Amino acid sequence: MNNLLLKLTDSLRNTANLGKLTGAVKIEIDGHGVIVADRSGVTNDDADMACVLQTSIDTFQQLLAGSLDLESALGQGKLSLSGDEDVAVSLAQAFAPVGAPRFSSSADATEIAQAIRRHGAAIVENAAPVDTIDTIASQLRPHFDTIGKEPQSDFNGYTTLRLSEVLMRSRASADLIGHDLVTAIADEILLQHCVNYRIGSCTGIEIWPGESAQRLHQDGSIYPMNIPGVEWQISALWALSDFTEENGATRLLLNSNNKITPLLRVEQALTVPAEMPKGSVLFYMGSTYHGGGANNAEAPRMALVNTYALGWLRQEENMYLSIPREVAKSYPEKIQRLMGYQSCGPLLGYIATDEHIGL
Ligand SMILES: O=C(O)CCC(=O)C(=O)O
Ligand SMILES: [Fe+2]
Repeated sequence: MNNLLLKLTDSLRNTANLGKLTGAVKIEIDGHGVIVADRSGVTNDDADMACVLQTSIDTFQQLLAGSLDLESALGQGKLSLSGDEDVAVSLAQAFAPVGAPRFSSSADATEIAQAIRRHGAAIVENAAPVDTIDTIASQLRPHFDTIGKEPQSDFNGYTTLRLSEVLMRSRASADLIGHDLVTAIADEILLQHCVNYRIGSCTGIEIWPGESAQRLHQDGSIYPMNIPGVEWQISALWALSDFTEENGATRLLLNSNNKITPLLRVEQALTVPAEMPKGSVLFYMGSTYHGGGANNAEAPRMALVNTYALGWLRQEENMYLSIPREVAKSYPEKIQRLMGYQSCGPLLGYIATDEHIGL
């Protein structure tokens, strides 16, 4: 048996979360031999197995390193699968991180963006002062209480309050919407495909006890097509209260972003909760499957989720109509631009009398 195979066998034993496996899987590595793994361990003893993967040494190394995920490898034809798909799905889970990658607020935007690209999501802990968060929560409170039930629906839930027109209801929300780390990360993800981007929507979401888990979905599916490698938008979801699994922390299907073929499985059991303290922000791609969690706690969970979309796309929320012009005018230029008071390039969205703002 060659040394490389032994090394990779060890690496699988030590790095993968084999407890996730629902059965035994045989991995045939071209020209090197086989690795057989199940919940109890890893061997190189060849035997018939219900689930067989066949791949190259390069691809297997990338899977182990986390730089490629199993479903992408399958979609790209770098791996073939026969037999029990459920076991293959559980192996994909064994390679996925146990939770969303986490960073401190001093982390580098490029590094955070890299983690978001790789795993579909990342959390930056304590990215805003608790005072700012409490101010926003108290500015939104009366609106949640008066009109928060209006958007209730099968998708939004019936024990959840929601608000749009956020910049009109909470001046302090601008601190999060225009937060420098958020826009630095949005720059990294979006500016590959546009000269500038805008807010898609800003939504306050308060999940009350008794709410069940929201259907898993991709926020980017408001745009009716996909281009492989292009994200239409990124979401920054702020915890305005502590997020715990029990109180409805957002559920994430890690590694579900940017797939060229449909995922093998999209189900709640495969998701992880974005647990984070108040003032933290969760980033996820427009293509990342996620949903609000079930709230089984005693108190509500509050979030502000802001999306940032390529500048040549229509905005999800019509900011020109939802935020009165006088209110828009009162914000700093960075926020005005994010609201849409700028053109994308010289022509798209231009007005005759002003080069960008029109306010
Ligand atoms: O509230 C949450 O945690 C997520 C909500 C969400 O994803 C949505 O409504 O699109
Ligand atoms: Fe969503």
